[in-house]
Amino acid sequence: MSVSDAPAAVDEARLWRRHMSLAEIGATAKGGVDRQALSEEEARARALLAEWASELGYAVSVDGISNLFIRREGTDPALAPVLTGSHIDSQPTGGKFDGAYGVLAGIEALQALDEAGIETARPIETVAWLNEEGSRFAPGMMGSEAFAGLRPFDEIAAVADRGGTSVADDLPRAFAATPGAERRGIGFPVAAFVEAHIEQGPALERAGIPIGVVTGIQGVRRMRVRVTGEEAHAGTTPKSARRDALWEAARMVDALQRRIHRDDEHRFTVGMMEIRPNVPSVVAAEVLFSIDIRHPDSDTLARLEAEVDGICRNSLVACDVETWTIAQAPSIWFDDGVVDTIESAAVDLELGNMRLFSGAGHDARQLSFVCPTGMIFVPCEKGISHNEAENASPADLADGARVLAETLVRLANG
Ligand code: HGY
Ligand code: MN
Ligand code: MN
Repeated sequence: MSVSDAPAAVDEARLWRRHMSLAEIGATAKGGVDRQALSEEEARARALLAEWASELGYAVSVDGISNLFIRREGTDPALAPVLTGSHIDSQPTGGKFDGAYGVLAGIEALQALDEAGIETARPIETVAWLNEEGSRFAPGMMGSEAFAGLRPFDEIAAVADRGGTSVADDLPRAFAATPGAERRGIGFPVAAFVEAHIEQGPALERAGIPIGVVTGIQGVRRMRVRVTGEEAHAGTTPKSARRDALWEAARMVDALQRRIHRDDEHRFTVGMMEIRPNVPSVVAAEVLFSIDIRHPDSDTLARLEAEVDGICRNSLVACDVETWTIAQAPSIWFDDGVVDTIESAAVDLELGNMRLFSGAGHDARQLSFVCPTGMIFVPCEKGISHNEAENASPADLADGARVLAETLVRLANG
């Protein structure tokens, strides 16, 4: 199939410059970004995106959960738009490309369509979804979940960070960042959604292939465990009288790792642990820790989740424990039509490509429940991500944007 003029108009240097400009916002000393949801840094990022969008003549809007939309009009504005995009919030020690790439590739694709003089029947909108990462407000993917009607706004708005600030408290900061943006309701009909993202794994780089045609996203269980013991004096309290929440939490983490992290296909992570009172001479009274379990088979994931409580209880000595799930999601597979469109765009552009399943979670998961959805991956250096050393090449980012531009033309005129 012939290729439109859009991919040729993708400008590698311009796309890279925008990445470096965005990465200055929340930049960390080690070369990453700390741009967490609804923070001052994220607000500045929103303002920068809105500035670029306005310079390009695109309409900017925000919905009630502060998802940010950049719209390129179609010849028939009444048609449901094709959406693309990702997220601009980051992990506290995040990289320059996780999320940002999908938003900037989306803007680059819109601009390439302009420069190629291409009209599309459907409008195309690039979106920055609120709080994909869930590092400050857990669990993540709040913006895309609200948009897809999968989680009520009030429940999301009430979620607070460790300091007690809620999403509702900080939403005004997001709205104030783009004062010229039109306000719209949460959720509207969408013809299709395509998200470009770095792979966050090593498969493409190892295979020497520039384009990943993503077939789906593995399931996840996000859980919490609270171990309750009792403060006691470190010097005077004998072991037999202690209810040491930190020691018993450590026993649980070790037992969970040994029982659940069985092989490379099972992914088990304890990434967050809060200790109270967290001082050297007091036996810990309470420990709260996170559990993140991933597996491609949904039944296996459900079985692993069900084992957690028993493993924790069997590790108890003198404390109490409670376990609960804060988010659960089965593995999902993307729409064949969108996957095929992405693959054929890569083939027609003579770019090496391979199908792969996503180990990382993405907003595309939530959109897949409301419209035909797919993803495009590009390699990242050594597969490193959720790490300040995250890196990608200008050429790979541009190749992904070329496939995205062609895919958007085909979907918006299809
Ligand atoms: O956790 C995830 O998979 C996503 O990158 N936040
Ligand atoms: Mn991401
Ligand atoms: Mn991420």
